[in-house]
Amino acid sequence: MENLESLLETHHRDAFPAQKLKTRAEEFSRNGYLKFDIGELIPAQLFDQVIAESDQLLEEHSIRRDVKVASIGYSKRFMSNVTAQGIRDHGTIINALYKSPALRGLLGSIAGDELADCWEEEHFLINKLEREGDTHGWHWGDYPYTVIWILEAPAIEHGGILQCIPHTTWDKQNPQIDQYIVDNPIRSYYHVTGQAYFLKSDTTLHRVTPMKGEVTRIILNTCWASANDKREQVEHETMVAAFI
Ligand SMILES: O=C(O)CCC(=O)C(=O)O
Ligand SMILES: [Fe+2]
Repeated sequence: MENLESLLETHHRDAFPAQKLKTRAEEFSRNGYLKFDIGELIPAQLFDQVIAESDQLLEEHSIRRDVKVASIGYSKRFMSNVTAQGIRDHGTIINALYKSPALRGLLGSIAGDELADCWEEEHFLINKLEREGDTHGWHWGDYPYTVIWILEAPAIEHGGILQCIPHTTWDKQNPQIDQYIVDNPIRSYYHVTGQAYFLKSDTTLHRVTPMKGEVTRIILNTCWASANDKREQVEHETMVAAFI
């Protein structure tokens, strides 16, 4: 997708001048979170294509989940989703964005790191919260870099709010989530359709608050490893328990 590359390179040059990039990098490092406004991370038209592709994938390939993940304090995963395999086999634009050197380059400048492919089952995932009480409970990611693309968001009073505790670590034998919640301030972020956010997902404890009412919230999760991660093996049991 040569077109996509030149489109994104030009877009990023205009949308992220050097001084802004520096400020945003500091913000990301401070909060473990950075919000991109509509049309900022990628052109709005391209975002619309991601929404259209995801809607189609959800219609044809989604699976309902209602699980509690024991290894992470029985944190809930109540939602429908399309797996990485489903997206890889039946999508185009999402695959191209995931692989885009321009997008990785921009995120890398914000993170002060080099982004690389993660385990293929975690490249991307579409999640749809669609029922009263649906939620993505407290967790950390297996990998450091996640972009969440907000494909459809309900009004703020319907829940689906992101909550974060940055600069925390996931001890898989003893996650102590409630202790972290009690000991730390929790930052809450609301997003509208078309926004996206960049999360330092391995060291930011986060969740999505339960949905209130019969409303829908859809996101695309794209996830990258660090090219500087020298671990030979990364454990994926939460992902496997919830989504595969
Ligand atoms: O829906 C969100 O905003 C966050 C989703 C999330 O944490 C994840 O997919 O790992
Ligand atoms: Fe997450």
